[in-house]
Amino acid sequence: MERQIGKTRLLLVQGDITRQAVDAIVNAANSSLMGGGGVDGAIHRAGGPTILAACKEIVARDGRLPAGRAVVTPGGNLPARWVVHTVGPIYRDGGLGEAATLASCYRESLAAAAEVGARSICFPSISTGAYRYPIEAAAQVAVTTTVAEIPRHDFAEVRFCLFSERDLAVYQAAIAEVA
Ligand code: AR6
Repeated sequence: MERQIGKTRLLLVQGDITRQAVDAIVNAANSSLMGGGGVDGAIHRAGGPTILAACKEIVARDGRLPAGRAVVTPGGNLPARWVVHTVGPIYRDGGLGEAATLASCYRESLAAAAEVGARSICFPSISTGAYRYPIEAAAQVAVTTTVAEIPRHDFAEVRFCLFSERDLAVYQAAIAEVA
């Protein structure tokens, strides 16, 4: 599925984000930036030790990364030149600012990627795995925020990479609603 938003192509794909040939992929990390399971584990495994070394430097300098923020490291052995690490909210009941924090992840990741000169970026479905954000609600935040932010930047392509067919269908429905 594909949409044109001004000069930017918005694209949905199903698969493994570590295989995506874009300038920057986004990692759904945790505040320690020391790696973990899910997409975080996959990115560190595929990208190699350069990524963790850069994360350690960032944490030594700036401390733990709060939820909603984003930082950039090199992509190591990945096809992507950069990894944007962001920390999604841990979902509790939806009344603790989870949507605002998740929106901030997408906004800050786009801004951080634009700042290093990335012209294409690929997002996973942040917070909808170990952090248990309900996928329909998360997709709505992801898509609405991204579509609203795209005109502020100069990306040729913004991609969402969904791991499962079901998640892909949920994101497709969310895009059909807003774009
Ligand atoms: N490519 C694309 N999507 C993937 C991949 C992959 N290779 N692997 C998993 N997903 P999660 P979170 C999907 O748990 O909820 C980690 O341990 C997965 O199916 O990776 O933000 C971190 O260190 C799901 O839809 O991230 C944190 O501690 C989505 O990615 C914590 O988990 C997000 O699931 C972050 O939890």
